[in-house]
Amino acid sequence: MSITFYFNPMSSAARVQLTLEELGVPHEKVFVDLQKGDQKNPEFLKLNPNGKIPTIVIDGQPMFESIAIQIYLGERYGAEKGLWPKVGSPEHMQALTWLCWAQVSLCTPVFTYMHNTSEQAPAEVRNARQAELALAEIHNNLRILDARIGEAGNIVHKEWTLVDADVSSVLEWGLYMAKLDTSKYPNLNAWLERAGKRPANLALRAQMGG
Ligand SMILES: N[C@@H](CCC(=O)N[C@@H](CS)C(=O)NCC(=O)O)C(=O)O
Repeated sequence: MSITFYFNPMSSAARVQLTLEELGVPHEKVFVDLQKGDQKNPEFLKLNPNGKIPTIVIDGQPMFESIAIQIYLGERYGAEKGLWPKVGSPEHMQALTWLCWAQVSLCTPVFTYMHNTSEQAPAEVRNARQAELALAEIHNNLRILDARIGEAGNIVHKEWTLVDADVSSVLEWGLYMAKLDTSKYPNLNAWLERAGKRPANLALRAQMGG
């Protein structure tokens, strides 16, 4: 098995980096300097024509899109480590459901909210009504996630899975960037605390310099 992971710690590649840490599978890391435009080099574009990270090459085969990579890694390496449900099981259905839900339904309004409130965006492209609608949708999603964790123990079932690792890392980032108040979601807060104590999370933070 050979894995080459193209990444930059300050990007959506961090979620795949966390998955690789959770799995503990050996891999080579290649830093992609986004400022310098490494991602648009012809050699890199052969791996990912979008010129984006995360990109991964597994046994000579390139893959891109973080969700696709997460699912592949989970199915190939996660089941034997108890971090991914058996393919075809009811838990597997839940894993795919919540992984995609977080990427699509949860992240979309977080991005909309950030774009419409960020001081870095020009005032003329910010829209207060869009921000208000996105915030309501985010809170609806946080309420749904809080209830799910309360019922299941973690997202898929009572054991920690790669879905918990992935969704908590995305949410941690979103909550930080959008400065959202989560005080109404006790299950979610306890789960985020568990996420922060995972050895994989601590290892990743150490690699990022704290
Ligand atoms: N939908 C893609 C998004 C990938 C993406 O937008 N990556 C950004 C970093 S967060 C990137 O490589 N940007 C460099 C560029 O667009 O030149 C995924 O989830 O993998």
